[in-house]
Amino acid sequence: MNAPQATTVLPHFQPPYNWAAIDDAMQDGGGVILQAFLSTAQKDALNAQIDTYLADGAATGRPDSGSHSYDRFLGNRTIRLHGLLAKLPQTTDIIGNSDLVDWATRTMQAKAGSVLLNAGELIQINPGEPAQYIHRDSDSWPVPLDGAPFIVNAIIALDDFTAANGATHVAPGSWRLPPQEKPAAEDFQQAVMHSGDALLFRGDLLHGGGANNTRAPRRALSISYCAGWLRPVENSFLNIPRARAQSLPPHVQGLLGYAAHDGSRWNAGLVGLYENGDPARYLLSAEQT
Ligand SMILES: O=C(O)CCC(=O)C(=O)O
Repeated sequence: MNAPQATTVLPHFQPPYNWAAIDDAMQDGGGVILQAFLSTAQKDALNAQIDTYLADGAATGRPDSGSHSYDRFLGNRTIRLHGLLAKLPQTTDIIGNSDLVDWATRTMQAKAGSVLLNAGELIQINPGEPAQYIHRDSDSWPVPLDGAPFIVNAIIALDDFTAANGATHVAPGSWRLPPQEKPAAEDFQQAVMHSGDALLFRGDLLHGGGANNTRAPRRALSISYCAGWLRPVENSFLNIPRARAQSLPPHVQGLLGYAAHDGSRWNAGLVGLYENGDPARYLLSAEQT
């Protein structure tokens, strides 16, 4: 890997997005901000659906990993929801957004022929939450880094992200650093965004949720995609009931794992098979097997 580069400001893009320039930025700093990724109507409708869902239970989405330190990482004052396609149907168009999926596929093309949803997560950092520790999303797996990402993430702001309410800290260029090296504090910047904007970054970029020192929550969706042969953090087979999976568009079903990964380009095999064949057939069959 190359030597780390001096900090650059995260590039901002306005619609219509210049995806070639965004791809270049992924190979440079490793993160970008897409302004107005969601329309006001999309964002308002989604926030209303989330409000309704969360109104049902105060304990909903609290960390429950069984590990004190992992719960601290998840945030004891942070609400996290998985299984969004079942809980919040309006996320379907976002998780399956072809621009996002194509970006993920291109960014990981050196490693994978297709991608999976790694996790679709609501992250609502509530007041008083301290800053999350700095990490790489790729830390979830014991896979050495070699400069070609196998996971990417899109953090979509559903509230304005400010320095005070927990805007994500990112260190542009840090994907080049060897695992044991950490950037200096001044190499980090916060992804200050308007609600509806999205922070896109490669999963080997160092980042972390900020502290929420305000009196209001900071809400976001984190939609991460991983190489199609990797075991995702979120178990979508368990989180999305079969009937709901059957109702989804085929390309979203594929993101959940109802598609095989063909590794022949890397002299590898097919993985994710159902009865030695295409896993999409499982959803087509009428009976639960
Ligand atoms: O919510 C954020 O700003 C970042 C969260 C994050 O990086 C994580 O939970 O892994």
